[in-house]
Amino acid sequence: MKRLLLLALCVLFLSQFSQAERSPPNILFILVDDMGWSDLGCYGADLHETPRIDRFAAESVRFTNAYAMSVCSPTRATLMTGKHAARLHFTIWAEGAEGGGTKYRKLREAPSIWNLPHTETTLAKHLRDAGYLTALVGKWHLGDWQHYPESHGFEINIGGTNWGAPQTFWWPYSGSGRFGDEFRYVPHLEFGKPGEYLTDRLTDEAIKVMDRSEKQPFFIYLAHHSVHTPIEAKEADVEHFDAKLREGMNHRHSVYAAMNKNLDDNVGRVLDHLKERRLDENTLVIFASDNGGYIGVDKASGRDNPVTNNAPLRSGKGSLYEGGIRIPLIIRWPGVTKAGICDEPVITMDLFNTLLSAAGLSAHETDGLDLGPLLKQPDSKLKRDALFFHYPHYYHTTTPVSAVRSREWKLLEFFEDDRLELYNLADDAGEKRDLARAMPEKAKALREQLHTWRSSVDAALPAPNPDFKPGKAKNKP
Ligand SMILES: [Ca+2]
Repeated sequence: MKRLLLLALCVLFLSQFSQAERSPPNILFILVDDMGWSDLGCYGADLHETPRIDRFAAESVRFTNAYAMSVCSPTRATLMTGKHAARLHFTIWAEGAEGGGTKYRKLREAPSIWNLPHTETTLAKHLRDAGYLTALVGKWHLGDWQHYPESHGFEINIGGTNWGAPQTFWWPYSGSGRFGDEFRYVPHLEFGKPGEYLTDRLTDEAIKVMDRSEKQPFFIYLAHHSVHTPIEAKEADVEHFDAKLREGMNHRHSVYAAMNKNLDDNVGRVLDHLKERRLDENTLVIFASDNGGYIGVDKASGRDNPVTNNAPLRSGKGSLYEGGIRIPLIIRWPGVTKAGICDEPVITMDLFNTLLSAAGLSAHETDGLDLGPLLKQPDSKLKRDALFFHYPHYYHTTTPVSAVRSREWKLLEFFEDDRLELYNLADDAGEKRDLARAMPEKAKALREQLHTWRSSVDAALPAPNPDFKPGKAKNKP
């Protein structure tokens, strides 16, 4: 008995020792664009098929209450800096940052930057300085050429520009003016061939970077353009989903479903490569989306129904209802993560300190926390009372708005008329029953909490639009 006890103690000691002596993990951060919370099989999709990501999720911590900003660039800025988009004054994507007001809008939008300042020390800079090979493969969308990934700590940049979407997902990925007659292209993807699809190619490029890193740990930020517009997919996959489509399904867009399937194939391919190279045991893999699913129509798809549906959540990209900000988030770090479901509310800037900590670096004073405790014990809690959101802009799903989520309570404050909406997410995740009138004290307390936070980060606010013509208001959610 004593011998057994001694043996057990030795095993425990050795496992602790090997943990402490582990070399810093490789980091593969797969960020997808505009994927909705319920677009994956493991999050409840019906038409879509994502078996590889679902299997990966089963080996990982899968977050059910993970949040991002409601549009692209602000979320990407939070990932790189750990700071809230409102604190950075980076609250809209580049192309939208110069929007201002029109006579049909009651408010002038708040000013927003669109170049990530070089005064920020990005996650990539920290990791590069710690000895990582750092690579951005795919979408950047954090500024003009002087603010490209190379200037923010990435040694390799394949595809990153100031543009938020490619002209097309088909090689040569450049086109003839879909985005306001602008000629867009995806750099460093020369020597492709007709029929080549962007998500396949970006996966190939990420694999090449992995193979190049040899003994150096890598940080690969594989930021796929998929499943953002233009909604384009392989014909055979589209036919498969056309045949599968049934009345009553939440998801009804076969081309989008096909795009998700291709993405799933590619996530599987990159995970297979990690395993083949025997890198999987020491690679922390994150899969996340940058905002909620897009619920507009995309003409490039040739279909006239909305791209996706974030049901059971309300609304989509742009909005601060749950469908606009709640995202899929899955993290696997063999030897550290305990596979399971985590219901604790988390937000994209948490990943900054989480990854610094994983690399053995000290945490920084930011707007995010280290999710390490949740990775080890998915049912544990963070010491945080509330998450905040600020989108002082228009989109087809919203007017300018701020929001706070404090445990099960969610308050939205709309700037056009100072209207408050209050929801209890515990029994109303779809935000159908506004309790603001029924519970004025609760609404008031949350509004005060929201205002205190906005002041603390010096959030930029929208202003009255002197050119506004009443009766022509657009952008009603
Ligand atoms: Ca996006």
